[in-house]
Amino acid sequence: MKVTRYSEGCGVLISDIQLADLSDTQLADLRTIFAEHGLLFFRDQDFSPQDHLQFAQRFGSIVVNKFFRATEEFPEIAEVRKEKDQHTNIGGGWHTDHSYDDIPAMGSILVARKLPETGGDTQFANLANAYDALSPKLKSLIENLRAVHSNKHLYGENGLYRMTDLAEHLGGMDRVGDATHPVVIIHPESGRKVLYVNPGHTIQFEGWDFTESRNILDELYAHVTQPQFTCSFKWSPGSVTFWDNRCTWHQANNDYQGQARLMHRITLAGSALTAA
Ligand SMILES: O=C(O)CCC(=O)C(=O)O
Ligand SMILES: [Fe+2]
Repeated sequence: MKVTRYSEGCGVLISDIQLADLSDTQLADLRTIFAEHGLLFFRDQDFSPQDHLQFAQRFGSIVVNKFFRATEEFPEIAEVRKEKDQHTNIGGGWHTDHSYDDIPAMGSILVARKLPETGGDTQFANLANAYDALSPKLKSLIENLRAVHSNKHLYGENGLYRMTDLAEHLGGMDRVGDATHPVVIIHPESGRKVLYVNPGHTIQFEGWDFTESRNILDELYAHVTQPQFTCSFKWSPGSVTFWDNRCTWHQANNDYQGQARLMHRITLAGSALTAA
């Protein structure tokens, strides 16, 4: 197994490995690399939906997304689908998966199934590095805060996605809800401090005035999206990405109108988050 940096501060590319055929030693190595980097890219994988499921089950336990359609074959595999004539995509803005749950998802394993000829990259951000580089003033301001995370504004009645042509592909309007989490968490495996707010799901700091909290959140978001903390992954057939939702953000570029794209996602369950 070979590990190379994907960009200056975000992601590693793992080569000389087939996820469908991992030895126990390779799996243990992968766990260590995942804990350290939180964002793994793989190419040229021979990885059927069955292989995807088996790898996920070996790595952790699966949680099913409440809103996306699943594949017919496997209820554990969510389809991240955009049809040729559809305009809105899933995950088109910066977010981390399931932060609206009391116990948010640990990780997500995304597999390319049908790719557009051009575009459709996924961008990622490293929230542990971004936290480290915050000014001491911002660090102390957010130190003991908690934030409210929700999905109502996206998937609920009159939610953003319900107003788009994505609506017919989504279920679970009645499963919306929110949760609060510490703004700075300790990553359970790496022990690093991580900024745990995201533009997609974080509503505001708990107990704060909405506008005041918006101003600080916007400042934090502008910091995270700087090039030194982000990277863009160009998919090719056989590509797989595996990210840690506790220390990364991602967003899917929607720059391939008129072309279809289909990805398969399995989400892995996490544990309750601990304040730094
Ligand atoms: O389609 C993508 O590249 C990512 C979509 C997304 O947000 C997800 O699968 O969690
Ligand atoms: Fe996502």
